Amino acid sequence: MRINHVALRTLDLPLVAPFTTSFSTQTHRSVLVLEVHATVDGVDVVGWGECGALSEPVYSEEYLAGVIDVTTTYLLPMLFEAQRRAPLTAESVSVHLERIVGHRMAKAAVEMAVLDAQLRAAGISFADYLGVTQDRVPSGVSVGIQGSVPQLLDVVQGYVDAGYVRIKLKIKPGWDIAPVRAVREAYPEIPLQVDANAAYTLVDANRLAKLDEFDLLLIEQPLAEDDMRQHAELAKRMRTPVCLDESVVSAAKAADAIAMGAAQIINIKPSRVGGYLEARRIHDIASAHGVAVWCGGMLETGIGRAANAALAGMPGFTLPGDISASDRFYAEDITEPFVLQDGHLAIPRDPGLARLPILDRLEAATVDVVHVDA
Ligand code: OSB
Ligand code: MG
Repeated sequence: MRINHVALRTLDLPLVAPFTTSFSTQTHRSVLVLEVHATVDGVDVVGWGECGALSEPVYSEEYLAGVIDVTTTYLLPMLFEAQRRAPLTAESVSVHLERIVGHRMAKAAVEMAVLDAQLRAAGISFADYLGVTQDRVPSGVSVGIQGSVPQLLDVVQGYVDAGYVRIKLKIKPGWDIAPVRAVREAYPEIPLQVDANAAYTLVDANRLAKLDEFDLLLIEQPLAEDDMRQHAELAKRMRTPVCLDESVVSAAKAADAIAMGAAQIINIKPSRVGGYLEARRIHDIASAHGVAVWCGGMLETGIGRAANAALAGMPGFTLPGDISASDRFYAEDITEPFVLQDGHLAIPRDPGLARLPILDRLEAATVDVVHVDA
């Protein structure tokens, strides 16, 4: 393929309710969508990518304005240079961008849009590209920190009524044992897990071990991103399986985490690890070691949600992902919405990453566009 033009669109989407984690409260999702206009074998095609970066560097070091800068200053010019020598493929994008350190969410969005264009031109769905045979994935929901325990129970009740098959509670120091106990008492059987987004230190090990009595599927990223060794230490001091999110930024880090005993389970977010192809490599490594994985989320629009649903159809994704229905976050998505059917989402089989933005909704949500010509 040859890229002719790229539009980087910043969208602003209101959330149906504020989403509070240990690191921030979001009331809107500011999200970057990439539109890659390319030519494949003489045919014009548009590929779409979505960036997981938040507007501020509070989940990871990347943030929206930084992603736009590195993409326009470095990543796209490097691809334009590369395509003067040989046609681009999705599989070669990460190799061309290797010289740039980090910036994985930016790289992931670029690779994603190129992959979408490539698959659309070939008439192949992402699910078929991955060899996924199942037709649906179980849907879990990530529940933000609430103002009070009764409020939390209300919110969880709503998700249980909607049919979500697994509940994840965001926790932080001061919002952990009591809310988890209340939810477990209200739903003795529901698959339940917690996510601390790096809010604790190993000094809190005894407190975190109190969560063991609630029969949780896992505790996600209790300690800082860099504290791989300390996660291994914590894992010895509690029964609840430790799952890593922020710490696993590549297949190499996944291999380290498994070897060190720092992760009994891995959350795979394609954006965090530099793209869907690296995400697949992590799936393969984890599966080879008998380590379960599940697909995390970054409040995706329908574009990223469709791709996540296909990825989560791979056989090693044995736990429900944070792949909720579109209305978990958005009253109106920019694509046809994903809806819950019996607690599951259907894996789309249309060509490419399988969901196209509805153009007038995309325009209405767009607050800024940067155009780059090859
Ligand atoms: O840690 O999994 C996380 C959202 C933003 C940043 C980090 C995380 C999350 C979520 C929401 O938990 C997952 C979703 O998109 O449903
Ligand atoms: Mg997480």
